Amino acid sequence: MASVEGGHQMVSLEFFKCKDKYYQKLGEAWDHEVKDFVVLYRPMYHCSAKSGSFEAHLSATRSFKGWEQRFEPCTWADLPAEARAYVLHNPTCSFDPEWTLPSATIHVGPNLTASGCGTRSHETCPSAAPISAPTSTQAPIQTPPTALAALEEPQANVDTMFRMPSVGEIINRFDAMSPTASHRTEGQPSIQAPTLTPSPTMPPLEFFCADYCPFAQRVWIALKATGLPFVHTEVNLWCGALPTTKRFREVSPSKTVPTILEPNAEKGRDESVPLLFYVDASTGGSLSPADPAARYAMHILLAGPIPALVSAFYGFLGGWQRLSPTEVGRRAALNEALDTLERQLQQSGGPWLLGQGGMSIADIALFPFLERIYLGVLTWYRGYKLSQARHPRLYVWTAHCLHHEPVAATVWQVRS
Ligand SMILES: N[C@@H](CCC(=O)N[C@@H](CS)C(=O)NCC(=O)O)C(=O)O
Repeated sequence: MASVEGGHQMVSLEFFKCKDKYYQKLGEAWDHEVKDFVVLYRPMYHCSAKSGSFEAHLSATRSFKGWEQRFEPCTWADLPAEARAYVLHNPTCSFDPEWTLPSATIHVGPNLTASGCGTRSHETCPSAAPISAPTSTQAPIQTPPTALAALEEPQANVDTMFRMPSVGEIINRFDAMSPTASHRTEGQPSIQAPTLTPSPTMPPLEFFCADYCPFAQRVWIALKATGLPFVHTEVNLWCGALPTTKRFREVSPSKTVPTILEPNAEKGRDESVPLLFYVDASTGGSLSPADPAARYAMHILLAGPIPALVSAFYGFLGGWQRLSPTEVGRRAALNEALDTLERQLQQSGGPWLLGQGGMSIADIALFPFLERIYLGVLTWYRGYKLSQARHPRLYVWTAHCLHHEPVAATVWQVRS
């Protein structure tokens, strides 16, 4: 997994196999001649010249298309000893926090990048093209309904099937979600106006968090989204000698994060999903849809598909036999859990799990796990990548969440 050290981002080591030979992906680079991003990689063997094909080389570049067609991801465990001898440890790239996706690019489709060139971008939402007037050589920017309709009809061509929402679209979607929006469609789940506005004079509760914990991140997002005043206490769970850890252990019934401690209370509350409801109810219920059908759908997601994804995530990561006795089976279980959520987004029409009504408890409960998949935790340990082709709506949903302020306030760039 990526981590930040000394102003540089340590890029995860990624390995691939092609025709019984092994390769290490070093990064992704803009090619000024080709006018697109290319993959930078190195053979993990002594690579001599081949007549009519290539010179002897230590590293090479290849188009994403050629790369994805020929190279299969694999893990460190798959590498034979000869290949391991060629691994380049700790390749680094300079870290620019302005880029949402600093080390890897994403596929955004032709004519939808910021420059109008190429097919990929380092930004979750390509910044320039959707805002600047299209030139005669650029395809016109799709209006949001057309862009969303394109996602409704899966096509064989991944280029047209998947694309990230542009900044303009996201802003339009936020406008559409605003309680004052006049064009809200009847029957769509709407978000209740908060009946209790937290005031800065309310005594803050104490939120015990650990930066790596996805369950704690859920509650953190809810606190940010509702504006409930809180004091953030970062806990080192394993160092009992620290005063914060001691205090945390005294107040947390199961000694797990997240834990919320009300002012003057002796014991805290420490189960993340009930805590999401607790925070929501304390602030007027803006994270639960008022519409009974949407509320029912939210509870169904929280009872089945979201815990299933959490189990599949940890089961695949940890090689749990109870998820499936084989790696292939565990990978399939993860993909199936993601398929269920992809279908939910297809049914609701997005941008949120329950549709246009706004971020709900279901989105919050799911996001920390998708963020970790998106960041490459499973790529690092298991050679797994979220497939833009198989889960295009989940990809867009993750990007949409990343651009929502209460979520953005908790992401890894903030936590690191
Ligand atoms: N079911 C709990 C899980 C919380 C949890 O497992 N937190 C982990 C950190 S990610 C923890 O505190 N572990 C400490 C321990 O088990 O001793 C929830 O959803 O709140």
